Amino acid sequence: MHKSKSFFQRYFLPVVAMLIISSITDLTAHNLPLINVTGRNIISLDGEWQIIVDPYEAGFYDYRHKESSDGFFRNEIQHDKTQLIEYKFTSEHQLKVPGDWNSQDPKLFYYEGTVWYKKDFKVTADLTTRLFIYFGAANYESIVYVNGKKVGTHTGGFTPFCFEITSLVKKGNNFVVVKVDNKRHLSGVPTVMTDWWNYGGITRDVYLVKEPKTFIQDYFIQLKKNSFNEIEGFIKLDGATSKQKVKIEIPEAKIDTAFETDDSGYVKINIPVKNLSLWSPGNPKLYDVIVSSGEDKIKDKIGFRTISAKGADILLNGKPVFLRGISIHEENPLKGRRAYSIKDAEMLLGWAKELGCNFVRLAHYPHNENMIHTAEKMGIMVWEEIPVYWTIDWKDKNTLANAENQLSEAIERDKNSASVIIWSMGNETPVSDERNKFLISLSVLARKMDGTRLISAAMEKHTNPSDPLTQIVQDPFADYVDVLAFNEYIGWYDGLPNKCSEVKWKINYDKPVIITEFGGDALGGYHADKLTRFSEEYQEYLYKQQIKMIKKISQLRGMTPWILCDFRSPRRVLPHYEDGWNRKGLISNKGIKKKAFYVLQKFYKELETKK
Ligand code: GCB
Repeated sequence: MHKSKSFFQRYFLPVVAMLIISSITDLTAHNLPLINVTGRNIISLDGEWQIIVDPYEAGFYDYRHKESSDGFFRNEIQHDKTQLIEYKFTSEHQLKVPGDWNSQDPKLFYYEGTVWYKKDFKVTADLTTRLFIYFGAANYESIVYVNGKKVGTHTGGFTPFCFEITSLVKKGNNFVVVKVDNKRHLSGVPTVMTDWWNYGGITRDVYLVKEPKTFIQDYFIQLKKNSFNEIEGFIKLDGATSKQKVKIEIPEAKIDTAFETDDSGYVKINIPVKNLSLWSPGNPKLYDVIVSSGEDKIKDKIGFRTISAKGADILLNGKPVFLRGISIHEENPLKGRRAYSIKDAEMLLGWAKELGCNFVRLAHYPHNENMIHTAEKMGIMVWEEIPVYWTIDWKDKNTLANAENQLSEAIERDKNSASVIIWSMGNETPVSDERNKFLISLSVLARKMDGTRLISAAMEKHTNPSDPLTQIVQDPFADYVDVLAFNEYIGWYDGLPNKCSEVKWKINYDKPVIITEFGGDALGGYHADKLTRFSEEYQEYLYKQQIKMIKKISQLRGMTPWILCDFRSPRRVLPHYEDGWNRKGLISNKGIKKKAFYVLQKFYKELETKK
């Protein structure tokens, strides 16, 4: 018998079905952060990747500037000779990963746009296990395709992202294509105006990660705030549908403790400990830590220490510490490219050590993991920052979401590293209601994710027109930080070096103070009298005057002058002296230690012997 369909059946159900199907067919995976990726079962995809430079994004948009639905530029398969395909990945056009494109091909030196990357890989693994693809970082926007299918997208140039590709790969040959776009955006983080090179590309390591069905996705294992007797944190499994056993072993500390997760695979941990050898610059002790659950086992090396602020003091393991620091960009100045390797980290941090540092400010974005771990091994404390820099679009909700995402990815990655003691919410951001709200949201998030470290931001000082010599640090965000930090350029952008002896400071906060920047430019090897700009003598004189001045700030507990090495910046256009480089380095891009290097070194040596 024919029964006519109701309105509900005829119109409503098909729409619902369509919605369900379209949400299922959107196969893009969520970014799944994997803690301690190198402690896992990984296969490196580093090396040569084939590329297509695509300034008009022809592989993404059609001629009406609509996103093309087909697998254009992501799919290598030519079905027959009649098919028009106007692109090809070839081995004549390749770039090294990890690495920025700007330093690898002179044509790409100033390039800001899209480059497509492609790499073939073989899967021999048993496909009952799970497979992930992990990118240490790619600047700035990335879309990942595996075997022609979109896997996921990521925004932000300095934090890792990882997608599950289990259902997309087959045994044998597979390929991954990544669209990387480093165009700057007004609403981006950072925004269009910075003072560093906008290096594009897959700038950090890429791995395939093999995991069992249920595996350890994340863990937080640190000393509880202000305690030497308790390790606190969590372990999180992925793939669990019922309670699971997990175990933490720290053999040297005679710890072997089991826990049971909830049904989703999460468990808070708490382990009593005794007589741990605490991590510090003088004793960069790292313990072997083994986390296991079912078939999965991850090895890590973790240092244990406490960090806190009390009045104007910074306490490391309960004892006051002065942070003898220097700011660093993630750049190898001798090669003029992004730094990424352990060797790069050893060179940069080796110079910092030689300078007498126990602390570095990794400006202005999260640096690669090799920097964090090398610092940890060398006994150097770290200030880690997100690129909330200068004037961000404070009103845009998406910009805040983007900044929060970059902050959480940084904390997710480095929360077990003893070296990292401070999370910085940004740099030189101009005070306004919207900016205050923005930074407060970030600080609330950081404290929620990690209650063990200190919160700060590089703020600014100001003067009142009626009293131009009194330098005032007052910022509504200061109430939300543990460490009051600010930049000042007295003697460079603000008067001549002798101004340092004339100023007074008004800092009405009972908090530790770090001067996160001061400095001036000097062209390595250029000598003149101490008032000639860009000479080494000017910079040397400026450092001497600065040191005399800041010693008078009673709450001063650290400093990170600007900066260890000359670094590339498109804003620095002055011929001969700058030529595309910010010359505030204490070490030139030729590796010459400028005169000011030795002024700071002497001061740091004095501080070290005084303590
Ligand atoms: C600053 C910025 C830093 C710049 C520096 C300079 O205040 O924080 O990113 O590079 O000044 O050299 O002007």
